Amino acid sequence: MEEGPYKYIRDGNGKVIRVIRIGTRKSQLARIQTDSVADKLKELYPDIQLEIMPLVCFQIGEKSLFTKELENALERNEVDLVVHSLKDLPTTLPPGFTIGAVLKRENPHDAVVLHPKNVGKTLDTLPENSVIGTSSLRRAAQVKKRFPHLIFKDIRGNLNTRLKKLDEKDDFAAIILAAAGLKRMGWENRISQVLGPEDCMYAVGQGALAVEVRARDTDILEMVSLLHDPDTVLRCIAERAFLKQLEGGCSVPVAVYTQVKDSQLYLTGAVYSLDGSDSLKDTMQTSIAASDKVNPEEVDDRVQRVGVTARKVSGEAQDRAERLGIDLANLLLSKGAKDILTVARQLNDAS
Ligand code: DPM
Repeated sequence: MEEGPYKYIRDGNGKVIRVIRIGTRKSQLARIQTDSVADKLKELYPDIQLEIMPLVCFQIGEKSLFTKELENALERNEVDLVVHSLKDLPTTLPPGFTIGAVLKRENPHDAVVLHPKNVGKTLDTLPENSVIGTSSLRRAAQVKKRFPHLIFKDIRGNLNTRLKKLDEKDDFAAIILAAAGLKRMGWENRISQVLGPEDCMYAVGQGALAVEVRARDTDILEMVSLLHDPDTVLRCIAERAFLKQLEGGCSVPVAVYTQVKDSQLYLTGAVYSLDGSDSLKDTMQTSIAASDKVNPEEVDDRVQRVGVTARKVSGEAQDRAERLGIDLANLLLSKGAKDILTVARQLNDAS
């Protein structure tokens, strides 16, 4: 067998082939997401050998810990790629890692799941002081602003746990979750209302899956690069650049809404105070018509934009998408976005 850190086996004809190992967390959503990427790889490369490795991840409050466990396994060459929800990945990855693929986005919007006793209602028609479950500052701020008669309380745990808490107790009138996660779990039938951008804009990267790889593993990078969906990558680069420029993390009330129409990329971005009473929102657009021909020989794998490597997507279009996010963030910063976010962060840390 060949030397090196990777795993190889002999196929039926005695030929040595590399085994591609995919790391995943053990939650049902993580397994479903990983399987869907594995299926797409199998479709593109029928001859590859895939192995899915469930990794034990300790989630001790801090969200970044569970992506870190997967990165440790990547770093030690125990796995070759890991699948994440893009929205859980920071805008700057630790050195040595890159997002080698961003798959076509599912419905990026948030959805309302009602307690069975409230079926038929909407956020608008729920009674005064109904309790809505979410731990997302972004969702609470926007929905509070729009529907001031509602009250918000934290709800934690994976999707299975949350639905159970909703259905089996009387603590929540409804909960708000990403439509994409519900759909992947096969719980679309529980969605009573999908929130449009006027009610609640989504989180940066929401609804898109990302494949994280070792930045220098060119074979794997090349292999997964076919999974990129160009429109989704460009939208997500703009969204991530917006968040990065605002110096926002996953725990600040920042929301986005993007569209691609006629080679134009539109980005709406907003920041909110915790109760939504203070906010700044604006929209900018850029052309993403690519005049550069993508020549794989000339593309530098080390080029990363907000943690993403997309060598088969026009570099010029990616640059413009990134610029769009930075420009929109600077526009909001010039209007006082920093103060809104600083206060929100302080109040949230204190609570
Ligand atoms: C992040 C947030 C949440 C997750 C914050 C936000 C929601 C936390 C909560 C960054 N990650 O959205 O404002 O509701 O308390 C998460 C989910 C998915 C990926 C579940 C969900 C599935 C959807 C996707 C948790 N991360 O948001 O309902 O792949 O985009």
